[in-house]
Amino acid sequence: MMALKIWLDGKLVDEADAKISVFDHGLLYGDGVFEGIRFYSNRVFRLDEHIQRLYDSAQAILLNIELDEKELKQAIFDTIKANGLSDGYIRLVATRGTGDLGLNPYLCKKPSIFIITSKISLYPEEYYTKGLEVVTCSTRRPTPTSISPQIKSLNYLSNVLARVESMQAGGQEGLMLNEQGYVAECTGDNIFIIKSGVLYTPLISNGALDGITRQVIFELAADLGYEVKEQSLTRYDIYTADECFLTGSAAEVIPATKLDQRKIGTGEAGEITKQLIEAFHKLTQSTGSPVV
Ligand code: PXG
Repeated sequence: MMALKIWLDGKLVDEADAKISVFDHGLLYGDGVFEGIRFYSNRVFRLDEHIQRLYDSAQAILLNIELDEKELKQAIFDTIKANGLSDGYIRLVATRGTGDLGLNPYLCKKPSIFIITSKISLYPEEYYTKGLEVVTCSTRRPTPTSISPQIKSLNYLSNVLARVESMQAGGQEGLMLNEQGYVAECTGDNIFIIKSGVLYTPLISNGALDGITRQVIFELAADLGYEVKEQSLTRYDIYTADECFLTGSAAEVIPATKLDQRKIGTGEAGEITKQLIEAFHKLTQSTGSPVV
């Protein structure tokens, strides 16, 4: 791929020059927040929601993003245009900035913001039709008494280690439970099951990220006439579901056809899942903030 142009603290720079200090607390402590966003046919999907979640994450960790919403959006559009892409993925990151070797964030001079726009394909195309194999991980979602699972922070070590576990066990995604043993979500995606025509997904209070694609599914399911219930789920509920799928900005909507070697339903992508995938694609192709 051609070298990318990266937006870094107000400037578009070559990929090779897009550098962050080794004293940045984003690197030293995972002290920062981020968003992963997609754009389709020159329109950024659910941009307002992603920007709002970034500000909310930043607010929760006392990080002041110095750009306002309008400036942030323009920076994203400028980065997309500089890279000549019509479809792709945006990684928007705000770090605490350069400080000293102590934890004290008040010594960090200024947050750094950077934006990467690139192509992404998380899973080979075949998995969107045949479905993913999911494995339950022993690594739990952090409890809200340590870090709120709603903060999309740069602390993704538990997710990374859970993903390692799932791959070592021969799966493509890892199911993460909360401290109580209830299903929270997967390592980078929310989870839904379908039983007798009703959709179920864990509550945010079960340790799920308030996923933007998850919200989109609520809307699409309502449009298609399906009920969605947010409730505590156990692995048993997934083992015995008719259908299961995962949602995320990167993964989009993808069937999950096995959990811990149990076939879910027929073991193939379910009919309602396929309807939702189609409706999702239509929506991504027909809505979004135009890149200007
Ligand atoms: N849960 C977690 C923990 C996430 O990080 C989602 C759910 C889905 O949320 P959205 O708003 O995107 O529908 C995410 C976000 C990756 C990757 O490379 C995925 C995410 C974040 C960072 C990297 O798979 N998904």
